[in-house]
Formats: sequence, structure tokens, C-alpha cells
Amino acid sequence: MNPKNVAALATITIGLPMLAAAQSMDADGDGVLTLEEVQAVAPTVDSETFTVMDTNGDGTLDQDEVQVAQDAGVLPPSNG
Ligand SMILES: [Ca+2]
Ligand SMILES: [Ca+2]
Repeated sequence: MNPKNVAALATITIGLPMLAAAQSMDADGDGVLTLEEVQAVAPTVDSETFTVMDTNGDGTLDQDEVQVAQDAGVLPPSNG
């Protein structure tokens, strides 16, 4: 690997701070979490809890909603 590639890789890695959290749960990689994806890592989350986390009501959890849920301890942190 030449130094240019290493630098590019580092830029990409640094550019993905919060994204990594949800990505470990995001099975299909579309950037948002469905109830099924959440339950794969947090089986105790039911549809009612999911609805509470889904603050904009679009049926999926985006980065912000995941962050709020993790801060609240509803979802496990990505690396713990
Ligand atoms: Ca997804
Ligand atoms: Ca949402």
C-alpha cells in the first residue's frame, strides 16, 4: 500500500466518528436502523420502545435518534 492510500484511508476513518456506532447494527447498510436491526442487538427493544426512539416518526432510526437512544441507555454503545 503506498502512502497516498494510507492517507486516504485515514481521512475516511476520521470522517466517520458517530457513524460507526449505528453501522454495527445496520445490517443492510442503508444508514438507518429498522426495528428488526435494533432487535438483533437489543432484543429487549419492542415496537413501543422503538416508536419512542423514532422521534420523527419515519419508522427508522437515523444517526441522531440512535445517539439519543444510546445516551439514554436504551441501545447498547457500539463498542461495549
Ligand atoms: Ca438498515
Ligand atoms: Ca426516525
